[in-house]
Amino acid sequence: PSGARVPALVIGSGYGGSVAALRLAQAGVDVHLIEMGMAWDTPGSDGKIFANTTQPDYRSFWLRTRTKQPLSQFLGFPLDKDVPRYTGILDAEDFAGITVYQGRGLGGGSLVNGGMAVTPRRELFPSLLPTVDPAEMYATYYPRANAGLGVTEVDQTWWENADCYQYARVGRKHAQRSGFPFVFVPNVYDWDYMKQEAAGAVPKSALEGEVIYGNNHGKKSLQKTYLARAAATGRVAVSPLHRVTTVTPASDGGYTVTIERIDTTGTTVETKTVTADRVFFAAGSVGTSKLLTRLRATGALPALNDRVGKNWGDNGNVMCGRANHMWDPTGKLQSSMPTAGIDNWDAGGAFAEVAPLPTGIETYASFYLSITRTPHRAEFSWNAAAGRVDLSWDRAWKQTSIDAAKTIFDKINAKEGTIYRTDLFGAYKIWGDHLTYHPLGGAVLGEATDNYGRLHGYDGLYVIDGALIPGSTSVNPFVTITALAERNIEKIIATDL
Ligand code: FAE
Repeated sequence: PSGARVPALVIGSGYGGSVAALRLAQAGVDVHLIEMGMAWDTPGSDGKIFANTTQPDYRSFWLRTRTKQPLSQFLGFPLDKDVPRYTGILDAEDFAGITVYQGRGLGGGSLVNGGMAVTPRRELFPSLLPTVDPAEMYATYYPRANAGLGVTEVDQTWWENADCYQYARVGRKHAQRSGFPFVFVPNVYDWDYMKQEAAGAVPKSALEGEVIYGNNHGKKSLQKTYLARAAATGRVAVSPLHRVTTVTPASDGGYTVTIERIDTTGTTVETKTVTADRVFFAAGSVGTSKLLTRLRATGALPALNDRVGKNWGDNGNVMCGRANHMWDPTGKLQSSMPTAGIDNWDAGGAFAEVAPLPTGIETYASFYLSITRTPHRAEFSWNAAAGRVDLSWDRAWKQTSIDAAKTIFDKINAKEGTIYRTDLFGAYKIWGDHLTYHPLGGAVLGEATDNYGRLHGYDGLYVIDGALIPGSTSVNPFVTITALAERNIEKIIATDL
């Protein structure tokens, strides 16, 4: 309620926010968790909570009147279509040089992601988070995060014969014939459920291609893990469809937080203020960076330092497809949950997820999301004239990532006698270089904050999400975001409360 005073307010319910809410509540602190997206707990008129990947509808996109699908074309046909404006689950947020895809709703990115739960190779860790002790991360916080998220390995015996992983086996064959290390990666999907899907015993989810607009079954999103445990403490109050707009010091200590309640068209229907002793920014790399950049520039939090908004990266994301020969079909049934990658990080600066292309038809395509080593970092700035936060990303910077990805796929194409697909991103484009799924940084650990996420300039303000990580995790990021949040909240609970 407006006017209330709360000990801890958490902005955003993705990985960082869910860890903060659970651990604070377990430590006896009452938490108010604010999430601008929906609760995603109520079926639509078709009886399902989430829309299918191949049939986006009003539930699929955050406040857009036309879809903006990551794969904009298929076989030369444009895929995007008009939809009613709605607080849907996937935000395709446009900046000048890049579209940043993010999840919206209770659970943040866990609602829309592929569930691929990868711990970076330990020898790479010092280059990712130089001020964090790898020993404690690998002994304590990565294991804690993996356990909390319900991360498990696929049963490889089953995988070897499952129709739905033919695409991954083709990916393995091609990687290995070109001499690249092929690695299995864990996932948060319930593999027993997937086996039952394959056997026709339960409603299908991963085997129905569900992923970027949500999974109706099987995937252990944060709703089923951290957030369920947080709710069970009885100390976490959750407000979906509530958007934090301002945080500023309160006259009697703590912070005054302004929150807009919105309806499903995105219209503000009520504005509330609460006072919080501590505020945890967990709005995601982009959300947290945008908030802090604006609050510093507009005088709400003027003492934030000049590192706020800086050191943002795209985790080197670039996508591509390869056209296989007719004797190498990838299967019309493709599990939407990836299980494997090609690791050419050391030699070529690229780790490629062997990704599904769950179209429901045989495409003869192999599809990959590459995570690459790239030096490019952008910054957020307040555009007073336009009243918005801009990001200085330059589309041309993706060439570094394309070059890194080509160290894998040029070689595979040469070996297999195959070519790149040119029908996935429009106008004969080979590379999906306009987007990222993995925004990272903007309020970096040890720069905008101390070594545990305490924002410089203000006692009681914290960053606890992907904004802390300077632009790269060398693999898919959510396990690292979760592990870092576990590390930081433990310290904060022990010393600040
Ligand atoms: P995030 O999960 O984005 O949560 C932030 C939350 O804050 C969101 O729910 C927002 O709605 C909310 N919010 C923002 N602003 C406000 C505000 N002003 N007031 C109230 N609430 C607000 O942040 N990663 C992997 O590791 N493996 C994968 O397989 C994978 N696949 C992906 C697939 C897709 C399509 C996408 C988009 C991402 C994928 N990712 C994957 C990335 C992963 O989901 C992402 O790194 C994490 O979700 C980021 O976690 P955070 O806690 O930083």
